[in-house]
Amino acid sequence: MSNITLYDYWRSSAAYRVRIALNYKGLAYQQKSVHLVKNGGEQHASDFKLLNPSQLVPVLVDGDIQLNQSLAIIDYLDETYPTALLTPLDKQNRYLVKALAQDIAVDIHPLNNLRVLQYLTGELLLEESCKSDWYKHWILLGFEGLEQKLAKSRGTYCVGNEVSLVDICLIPQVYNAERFDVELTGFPIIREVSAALRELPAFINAVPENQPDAVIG
Ligand SMILES: N[C@@H](CCC(=O)N[C@@H](CS)C(=O)NCC(=O)O)C(=O)O
Repeated sequence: MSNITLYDYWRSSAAYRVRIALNYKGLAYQQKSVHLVKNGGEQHASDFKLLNPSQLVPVLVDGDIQLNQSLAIIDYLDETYPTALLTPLDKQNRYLVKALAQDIAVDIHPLNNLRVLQYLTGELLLEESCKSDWYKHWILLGFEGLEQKLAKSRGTYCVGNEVSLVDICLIPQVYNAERFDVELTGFPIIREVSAALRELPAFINAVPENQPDAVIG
């Protein structure tokens, strides 16, 4: 039995990763929405800063455990709830999975985080079109390397035929790319693997538009 609360936001890709992991493991959880834009961003409110002084979602609470950082959270879930492991046990694939996941979560995602985009158009006074160019640039550059690596590692999913942490990082990043109209035709493997993953209930149920705090239209 778990008693898990996820501090979440429907459009947060880091929280989206954790939602997929929880769903994939069949763990029930309660969602508490932290609206990243309303009222200047609830991540900056004093009650949330007590949970994560870095002012970023997600945060997961499970009994006495309170954690931020999606990759650390997923590691914790894998160790604590080892059904449907997301990092393979064999050494070679284990570290391949970690490296590919970090290619996305560490090298691509942070460059396009909300606070970075807000800094570009706020403090640096860049036009919206520059922001969009920035966004596309870092995704395209990251996906070029990733596509070549996946050519060697892929099966049905990013690494062989088992869902792993890489898939969990890939889908939210592809969602972001599509949201910002990044052209993905040059990445056939990323598109094929994403199509396969998007058939799985754990991924469908984690889609931003399927969350209770989603604002559609
Ligand atoms: N490395 C962190 C990234 C967390 C993060 O960047 N969260 C974003 C949403 S995806 C956020 O809370 N942004 C709020 C802001 O930029 O003010 C993780 O993987 O959990």
